[in-house]
Amino acid sequence: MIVFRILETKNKMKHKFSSLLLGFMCFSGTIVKSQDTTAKILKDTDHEKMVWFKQAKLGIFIHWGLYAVDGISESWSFYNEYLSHEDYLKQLSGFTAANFKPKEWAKLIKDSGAKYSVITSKHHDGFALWNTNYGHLNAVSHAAAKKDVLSPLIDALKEKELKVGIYFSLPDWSSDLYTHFTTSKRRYAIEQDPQRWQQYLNYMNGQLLELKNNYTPDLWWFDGDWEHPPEAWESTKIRTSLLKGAPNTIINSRLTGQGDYQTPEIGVPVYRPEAKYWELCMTLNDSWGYQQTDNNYKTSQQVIDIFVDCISKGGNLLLDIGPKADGSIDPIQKERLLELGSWIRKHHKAVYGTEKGIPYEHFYGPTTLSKDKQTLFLFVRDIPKDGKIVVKGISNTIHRAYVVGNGSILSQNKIAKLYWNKYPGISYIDLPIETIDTYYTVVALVLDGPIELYSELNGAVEQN
Ligand code: JFZ
Repeated sequence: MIVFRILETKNKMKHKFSSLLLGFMCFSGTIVKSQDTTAKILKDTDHEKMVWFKQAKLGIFIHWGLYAVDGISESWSFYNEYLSHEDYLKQLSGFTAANFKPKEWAKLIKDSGAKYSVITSKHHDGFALWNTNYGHLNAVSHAAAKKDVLSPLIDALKEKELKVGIYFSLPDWSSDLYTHFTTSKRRYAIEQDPQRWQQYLNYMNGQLLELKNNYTPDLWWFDGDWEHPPEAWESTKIRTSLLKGAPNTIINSRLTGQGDYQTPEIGVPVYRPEAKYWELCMTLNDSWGYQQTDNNYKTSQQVIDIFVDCISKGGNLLLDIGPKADGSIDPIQKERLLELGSWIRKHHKAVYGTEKGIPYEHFYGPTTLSKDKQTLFLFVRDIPKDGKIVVKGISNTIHRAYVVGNGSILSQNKIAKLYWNKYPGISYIDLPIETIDTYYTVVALVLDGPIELYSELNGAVEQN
């Protein structure tokens, strides 16, 4: 619920922006695409740095902060005035990190099959997890933890050879230097006090440089850019400064106009996103941070449904966990990650490094392709009632069909193939019940060359 409410607020803002944009477009006569497509799409020369990201498929998002203490929504609970800022900050005394075991977190993340992790170094509430020299609110000086919890986690992730992403909120609703405080209270407007805004930017950029120098992250996951236009954030400058000496660092699309990949909002894309690189961020229940009252957890089947949907459309899933204030992780969250991990391990060939699949017209379900496009992976969610799956309009010869992670060779037969024309016929592949996986059974079709999809309309049969 909370996620949806937040998104609603943000969408309202977005609509405001869009109508402004529309007004401007009509006035100036320019044709501009939607807000998302105006985001900087990678230059051709930059593709090399995106390779690990494109191959990774799964990342684990971590929302850890004060909000885990009372189990309320991250930052938004005070912003939306469900409780006072003062009461929100009382959570500082409950943020103990007493059972925080960074190596166990990193192991769990590795075991989930993820290749990277993104951690909230600072959410909109301004609470920093590291020992920052800037600002007024961090885990070392202000919380019961009295220690830097970001550094040991990043060390543990690196030890496990996981790529490191840092989530950073551009807004800091607790800072006196920042414009917004709560939904009904603004401290000032930038035009009224540009100097104060400049002080905020100095503070924010100071923290960004600390993070860059301390951790050399592989990826920056910005958030909250909707509160000000890119010129106010000086987004171009931020990108330049973060990439200086670290040109291969990836930046998400939440630094308006400066992103390397798109972060679709609200839900699993129904249609394949246009962007070459994208990542869907998703909660396990309906909350980003830990909320003991939110038990609307997705089942393992549903988590894997979403994951398969993302990879078949050529994207990544950034799946979120919300650790508790003492640093322990809820058993349900652990279980979901491990279940996903063991399914991925069995089917790793059909997952990592693959390309988006083929249109649904050819197969009733999601698919991926090997990098050389010579193996087509079919993801079978259910149990076929006649023990057969159907593939249509593939011009290649299928040299072999087998079950991924099991090795069983499958028999196939073809119907409606006319030897005198190119129409490839319809292939039926036997999938014995013994080979059915708990979540998705994956069938590999080894082709005689890169896949060729047949899309011509068949005319009259010319010969009989
Ligand atoms: C933001 C935050 O406001 C929220 O609290 C949470 O941290 C979430 C991950 O990020 O809201 C967003 C931002 C971006 C997307 C979705 C929710 N997105 O790109 O899909």
